[in-house]
Amino acid sequence: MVRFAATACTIALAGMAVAAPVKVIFDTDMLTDFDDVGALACLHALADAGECEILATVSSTRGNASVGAVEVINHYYGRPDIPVGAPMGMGVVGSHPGAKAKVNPVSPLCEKAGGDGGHYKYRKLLADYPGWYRHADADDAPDANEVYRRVLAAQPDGSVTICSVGFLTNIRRLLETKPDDISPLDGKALVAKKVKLWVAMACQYPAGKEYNSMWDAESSRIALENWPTPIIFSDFQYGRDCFAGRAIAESPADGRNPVRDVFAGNIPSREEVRSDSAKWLQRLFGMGGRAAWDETAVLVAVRGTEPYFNVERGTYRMVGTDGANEWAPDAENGPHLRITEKLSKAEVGRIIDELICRKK
Ligand SMILES: [Ca+2]
Repeated sequence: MVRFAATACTIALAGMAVAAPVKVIFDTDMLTDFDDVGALACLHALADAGECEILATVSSTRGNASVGAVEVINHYYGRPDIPVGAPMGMGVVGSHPGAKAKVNPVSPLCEKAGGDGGHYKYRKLLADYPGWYRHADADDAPDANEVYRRVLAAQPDGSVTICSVGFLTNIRRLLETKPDDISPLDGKALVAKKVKLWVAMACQYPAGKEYNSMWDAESSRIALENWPTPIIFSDFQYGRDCFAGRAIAESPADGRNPVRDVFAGNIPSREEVRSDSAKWLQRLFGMGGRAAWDETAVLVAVRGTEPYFNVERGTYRMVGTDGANEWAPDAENGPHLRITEKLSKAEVGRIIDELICRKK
């Protein structure tokens, strides 16, 4: 298809040093796992290098510390005023995908294994960096719909890349927005006019249930079926054995650095990984660190697929109602691309680590 041939060309060009900064909206869950932190660190490092411009950083979860955690990292990189937002009225709420209640932002910080579960790391970030954030409770942040619409309406046509590394709740809600005083276009028309590419860390090849696409499965289905621009997936299968983050975790402390704090506090030691007889840790961590699902999506969003990744064309779609997805290969007309290994994953991990470790 001509449209996709042109897109592939644009993506390849985006990797060249002469390319204009890529305009990026970053959409993260910042909920339990912490490759989101590495991804946002990479995005800021690439912005510092003039490779991208960060238009907004929104959370796809609510009723927790996700927005505040994003703001702490934005503050660290000297961009405290980047617009933030969170979904209202639907999607994942609280400290984990199955939670029934929101996180009380003024409750005492629990022990790591306590009631905060995997969200502890983000509440700890807020406790450790007072004054670095505006929204302790994501529910107090602006509606992500308004943030998306204002940012998109203000940008040149066909200029914005959306990089989602969490649930697809905001994407679905955006598509369903109506014309308003921000734009006479409805959500789908606004996206079609302003967005050139959506890069999504979501779905599992060749079929299965993947965290980002399964926990708000209805939103994932609506988003994937109705999105009007090309989509490139960094799926579960790619990132699961592409590791990054140990470099920053093992780097010497050098002033305040929330990115280092999160990686140092959550990556098990090399010895712990080696000696885990149950192999549980080895499914989640490598000598390189944590699976770099979200960081690979940022790399694709800003630098394109070349020279790092091969791509396969097809369609990712949700099947049934329990969060399952499947990939249907279609080399000629598939509307989606999924990245596959080209450069070794170890080398991709080193490129990501170099970005995460860049000093302010
Ligand atoms: Ca994520």
